[in-house]
Amino acid sequence: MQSSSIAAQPALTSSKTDASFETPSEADLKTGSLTSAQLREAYRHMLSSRLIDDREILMKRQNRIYFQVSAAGHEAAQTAAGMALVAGHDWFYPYYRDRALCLALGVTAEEMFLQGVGAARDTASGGRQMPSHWSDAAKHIVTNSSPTGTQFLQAIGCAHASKLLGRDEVTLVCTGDGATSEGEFWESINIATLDKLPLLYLVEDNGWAISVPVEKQTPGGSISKLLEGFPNLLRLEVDGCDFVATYEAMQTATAWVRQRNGPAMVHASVTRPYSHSLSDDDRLYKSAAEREDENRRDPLPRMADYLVEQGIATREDLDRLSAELFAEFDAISQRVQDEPPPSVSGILQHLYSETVDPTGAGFDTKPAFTGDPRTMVDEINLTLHEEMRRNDRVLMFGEDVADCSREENLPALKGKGGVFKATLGLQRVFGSDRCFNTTLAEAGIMGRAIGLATRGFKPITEIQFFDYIWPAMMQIRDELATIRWRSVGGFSCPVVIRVATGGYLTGGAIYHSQNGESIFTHIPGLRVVMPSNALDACGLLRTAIRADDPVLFLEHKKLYREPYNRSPHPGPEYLIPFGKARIAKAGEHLTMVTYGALVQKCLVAAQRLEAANPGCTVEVIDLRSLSPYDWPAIAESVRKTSRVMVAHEDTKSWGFGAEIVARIADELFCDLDAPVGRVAAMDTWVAYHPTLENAILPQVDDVVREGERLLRF
Ligand SMILES: Cc1ncc(C[n+]2csc(CCOP(=O)(O)OP(=O)(O)O)c2C)c(N)n1
Ligand SMILES: [Mg+2]
Repeated sequence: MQSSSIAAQPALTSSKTDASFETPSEADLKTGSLTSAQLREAYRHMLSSRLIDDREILMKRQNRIYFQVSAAGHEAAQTAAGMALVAGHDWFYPYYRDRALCLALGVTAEEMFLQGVGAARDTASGGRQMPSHWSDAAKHIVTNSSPTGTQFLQAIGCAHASKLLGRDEVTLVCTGDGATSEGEFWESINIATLDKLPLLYLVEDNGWAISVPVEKQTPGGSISKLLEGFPNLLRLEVDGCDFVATYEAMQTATAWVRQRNGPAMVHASVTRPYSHSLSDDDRLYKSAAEREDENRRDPLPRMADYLVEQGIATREDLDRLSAELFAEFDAISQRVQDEPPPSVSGILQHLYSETVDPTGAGFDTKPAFTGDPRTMVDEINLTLHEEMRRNDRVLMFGEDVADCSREENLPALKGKGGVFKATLGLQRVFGSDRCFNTTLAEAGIMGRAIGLATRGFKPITEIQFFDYIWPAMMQIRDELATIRWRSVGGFSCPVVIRVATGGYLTGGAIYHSQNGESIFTHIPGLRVVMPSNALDACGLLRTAIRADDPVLFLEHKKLYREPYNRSPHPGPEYLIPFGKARIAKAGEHLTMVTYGALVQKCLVAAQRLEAANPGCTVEVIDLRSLSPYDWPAIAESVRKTSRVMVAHEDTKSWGFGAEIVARIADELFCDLDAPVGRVAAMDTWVAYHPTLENAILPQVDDVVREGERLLRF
């Protein structure tokens, strides 16, 4: 142990156990070092953490809980972090091992045991997440998930929010050594150092990622050494089994970040004496010597020895504390056995916003048209301007979306404003804080948006091409869509993801023509909409922005500037509810259910079918909204026509149409006079040569052929 004059240091003024968690004044923020009382408090957190782990392990062996992962060996580093920062003021993105951190931030033992049994009263997740997946909005502990690495980019967004709000908060993001190999870690280091964000990394380096040792994970074996070339980054290496040393490192790093010098990293070497989790047995891959060495370094007995050596506590004091805590946790663990489980009827609660319903009448307004007809991309641009003017928390960012990153040159230039010009002028009008170019990294765009949304901003992101959305997929599926549900409403992130999608471009080829909406409609918690014309683009985008759920807003590139789908501007209050289809053309004998670029093709096909089949009329339904979709409109039409097909641009098998067709077969079987048809792309990629592109993507002829088959059946 280092530091000989701890007791002489000024006492800290803010208490970790203060239940109010009001924003402290400047004077309350921790700047000093440790008192005897605080050292005893630190030991209490460390010992509590270990004893709760031991108790949970017992409960798991008795099948009274269903999962266990411990903080054993990490307690000193975590407690130091928890005591150096301020719950309810600073922000926390913990790792799944961070029990001692959370105890130091004020999470109670009872709350932890409630997680273990998955009780209804579990405030972190209501029995939805494994234990040690922390969440406490009042303490600013942001709900954490299981994917290793997603926390980094959300923490970027959170730190960015503090910067935009001009607050001196520090965002702490915790990780193991293994997770620093994830691409998202490197994206975050890039952004944090580039933007000098107030972000503090705590690397709890136990030398192992399950069974993989650090030298097989990190070149040279030290992540902090590897980061030497990054500017503005303070790096501190410390023995994380030494509480006092780690606390001092955390204090130094916190001050660096709070004073806005840039991000910092505390690289704490710790141990992992209890295997990875109860599902793992480290004797299979760790030598006896390695395990003995870990035991020698154990932070808990080390801290006890230190307290005794320094005259801060006696052995008897520590034994008494241990007995007290043991009895306390024994009692709580017994008590939680009788806790009612979560109710099955509440399973869907918090999947979407409980307060704002974008399918409701409040989102159904009449247009007040003005001006000449405008293209779809112009309507998107105008709607973005109007909504950014209306709400200063709306931000727009992505690749190339700003007019000119070098602001000083902006007055003399026309500006870029997106590769399709959808965001032109937003930076010029609203400033570079509100419309800006990000690094070329899609996970970074999404993670940052999630973090900003968690802090109350309304981020609109642009993914330049649907074909390149995949690096963001982990953030979209495992984070964006899950955060409200997994935290039982504790957190939400209502981000709008604008994506340029679709083909028919002549030369778009594989990587500028992709669709894939069914991959996203398959994600619970995410809304998916796709306008086919300028008017719907305006109304649906405004609803997306004013809604309280994450929305994927699919903008078809081919439709951006089509003359046939233009509209005069319907006004700054025009809204279209989600889940409400538009009858693009009424008819009596065949229903076409479609959306996006196929709407116009179906309308043309309908004319041809009607001309060839006198007396027959075709109904074309433009779904507009894919999740939720307008089942009543489909059902009503099919009951009338008894013949139906689904037409979309994406590939056929396992596509969006398959779901609609299956539901028609299930619920409307008795209303049908013909098989349910499908028109879609071939099950392959869109090719470059126009002849191939035309053959691969569905054309008017394909719709007509399928229509004839159904009409003649
Ligand atoms: C993206 C992702 N890949 C794999 C896993 C499975 N997994 C869980 S923990 C872990 C090792 C993490 O090691 P490290 O970051 O060093 O943390 P430690 O458990 O050692 O504290 C792995 C591979 C996961 N949860 N997420
Ligand atoms: Mg590790």
